[in-house]
Amino acid sequence: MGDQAMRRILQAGETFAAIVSGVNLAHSLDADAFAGLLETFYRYRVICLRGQKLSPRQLADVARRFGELEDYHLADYMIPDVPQVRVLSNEIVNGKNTGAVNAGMYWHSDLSYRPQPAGATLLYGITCPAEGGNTLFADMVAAYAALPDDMRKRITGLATVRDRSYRYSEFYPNRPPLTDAQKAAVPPVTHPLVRVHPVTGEKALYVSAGSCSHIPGMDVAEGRKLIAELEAFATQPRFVYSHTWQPGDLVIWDNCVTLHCATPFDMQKYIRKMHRVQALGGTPLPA
Ligand SMILES: O=C(O)CCC(=O)C(=O)O
Ligand SMILES: [Fe+2]
Repeated sequence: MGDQAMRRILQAGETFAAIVSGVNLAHSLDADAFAGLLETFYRYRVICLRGQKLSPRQLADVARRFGELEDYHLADYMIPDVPQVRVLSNEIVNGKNTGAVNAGMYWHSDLSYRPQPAGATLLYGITCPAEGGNTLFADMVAAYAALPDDMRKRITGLATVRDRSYRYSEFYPNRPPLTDAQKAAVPPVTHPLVRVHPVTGEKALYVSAGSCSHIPGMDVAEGRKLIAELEAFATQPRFVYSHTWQPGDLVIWDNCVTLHCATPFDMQKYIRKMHRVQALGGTPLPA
């Protein structure tokens, strides 16, 4: 229990998020130590473990303890021997991009357009800009709890349709458009607008304007207005933690109960290079 005894937890956001120190993931955690880390993860929803030194394979091994891994469906910028690990980077080598650029610069929850979205995502900072390039996180449990009663009633039992292609070319103008085969591989899915966390039982908003095309049974424009209103509510500063990256940070977030959004930085001046893995969660449970 050496790691356990050493562990220090510092809450980083107003309602959630924590910086955890004293854990070295390069040494595989035993069952008790991992259970302790998992408890901290569920409690804070976003955790950052500083000062990690992880090869892509070690990163995938840690991720596998959070859920099942799969190869990334767009299959670009994967680590050749570890196809579950994807590179995010603006570094150009021999005139070629070495990683995905501008990924996730809108509020979203990973793989929410899939029947079985991501549970945990692990993002590992290798090279981090001296300024900018923060990742924002929104606490969807706190946001749900703070909703006015009439709004909570209004959204009870509602769902949203998630469509990978809905605003893809708007968010990724520099990428080739999704092909018909890619679209067919991820057809739209319907998920509850309020979900219950499978482990903690907490209720959370599960919605974002960039991922939800409409609300079934509601006029499309009216549904989009409600979706935008809920996102704006949930991403108010009081529910948001902004993570400033240091090399060696491993940030792990719970996609069931948080949204996140990458922010810009000066790409001419700085390199930002990260490795990421996502572990699948279950089918979202309606509240
Ligand atoms: O690069 C970031 O800050 C976050 C990108 C993102 O959305 C992700 O890795 O899931
Ligand atoms: Fe993301």
